[in-house]
Amino acid sequence: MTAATITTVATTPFADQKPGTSGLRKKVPHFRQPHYVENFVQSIFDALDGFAGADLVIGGDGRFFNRETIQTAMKMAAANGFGRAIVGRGGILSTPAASNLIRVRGAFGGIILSASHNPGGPDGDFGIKYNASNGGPAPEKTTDAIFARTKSISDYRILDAPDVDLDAVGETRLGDMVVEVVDPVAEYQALMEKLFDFPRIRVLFAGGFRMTFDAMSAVTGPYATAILEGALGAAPGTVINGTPLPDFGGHHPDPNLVHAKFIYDLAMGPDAPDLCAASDGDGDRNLIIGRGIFVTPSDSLAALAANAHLAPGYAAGLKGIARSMPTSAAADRVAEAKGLKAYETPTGWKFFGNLLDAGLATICGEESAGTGSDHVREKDGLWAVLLWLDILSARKQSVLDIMRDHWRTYGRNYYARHDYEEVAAEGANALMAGLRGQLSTLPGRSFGALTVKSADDFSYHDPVDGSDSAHQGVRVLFEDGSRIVYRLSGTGTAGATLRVYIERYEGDRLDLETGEALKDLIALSRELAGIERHTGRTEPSVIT
Ligand code: VG1
Ligand code: CO
Repeated sequence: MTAATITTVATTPFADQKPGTSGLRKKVPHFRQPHYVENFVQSIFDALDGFAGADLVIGGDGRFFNRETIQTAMKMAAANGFGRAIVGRGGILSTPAASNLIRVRGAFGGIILSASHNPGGPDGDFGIKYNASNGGPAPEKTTDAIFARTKSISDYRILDAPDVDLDAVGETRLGDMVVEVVDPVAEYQALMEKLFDFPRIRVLFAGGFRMTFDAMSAVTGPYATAILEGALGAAPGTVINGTPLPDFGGHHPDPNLVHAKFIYDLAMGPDAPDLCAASDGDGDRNLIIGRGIFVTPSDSLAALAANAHLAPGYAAGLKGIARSMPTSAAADRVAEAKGLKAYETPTGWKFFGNLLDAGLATICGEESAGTGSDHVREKDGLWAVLLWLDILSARKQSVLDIMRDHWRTYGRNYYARHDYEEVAAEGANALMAGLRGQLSTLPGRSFGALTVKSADDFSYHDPVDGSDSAHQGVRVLFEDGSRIVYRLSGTGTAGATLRVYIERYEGDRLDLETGEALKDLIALSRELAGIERHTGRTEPSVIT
């Protein structure tokens, strides 16, 4: 029992604590300013009601500043009246595992410390986000209330107590609050065993199926090692970079073709494994590369939706399929063919929560390498890999054959995202304003073979709670079904990042090279928005 007193500390507001696409993200030195973390955490608690004596899940992706922030958050939770903090050992919880823990433990909510795919370390990025009792990211109504509170906060409450040992599983106390340190993997693994046919996947591996999973020195390492190499019998060494490091070994833990180039090259090389996969900093993204084929996240969503019934957890079929607006329409084609409802939401997982809670959708996905289902309320990197493995073991075909078959059935949505990272915010804002100003003039205009059918600034009406979210990205839609979408990132921490999403559908020409298939649209994407004029860039920094 720790003797402890509650201290009330006077503070003044910070003007920049507005949560973005996925919580508050800033550089570590910014978070380390006196009171910065405390102000935000207290604002979260002040925006919530009715948690006296309740449970709070706390965990993070293990990046630099994770442990310190967990101690602060626990002491503040105790001082604010929570009854129990459930914390992953070592402060570790992947984002989907945290979501699951909130749900299985019936917790009031959770605090997840992560900047996801952004780099870590003393000068890297850090982040804090709040998840509600359904296990999902707080909806906009809550993040708006948190932000409002950050602007008027005048004090916070914290327990004056020594740090808790985060490395020993078991219970201790912080004042009146119980601190329960749990194995971060156990509950998550139990859930995966319910959803997927582990014995069948074990047979696949026993038959010589080879896989490389790059955990990118981030949070998924312990999960992937326990499940793939442990429970499923994949060869030792299947998981690479499997130890979470505070600076991710100096890399961006972003599973795309730039930062996970190693496994891409492996998958395209002479001795390629059957499957290469990777996950991001906090374990909610996935990258899928079969031998000789990179599966775009939008195609992966569509293929998983088309085949999910092969996994025991989804044998009853899907209730609906949801995708974020910039994600390609490949999943819509699957929904249409199967007579399922398709939903199009703004970017960010928080918009899927209501659809999942209401039983309107079973599978959701984003073009940014995020796929998930109603098993939790976050996207889930390892889950997507396991669903692929389950499908591969059921169909006994290669990833390449499954994708070729998919395109023959549904047609192919050629797709690319061009990111112009860390451009000056002024130029980026002017570019978006310029696009918005042109919207009414675009319909009917032709650019080469492309004629604009409609153009708008996407807004979403939530069918469950009736809330509206406007200005979610500029869409230019063409007569032939092609699209160009523009939006500014809401997760970056330096300058602005312009994302341009380019898509074109082909019914029968299924083997084009993506850059070639999208050539005219790519040129037009630059011209329409005046990208060079506004940003000084002639080429994107990352193409995915
Ligand atoms: C990006 C992605 C978005 C994703 C978000 C959080 O947001 O585009 O699809 O939901 O990151 O993912 P933005 O606003 O930068 O485009 V993660 O893995 O950071 O939790
Ligand atoms: Co992430």
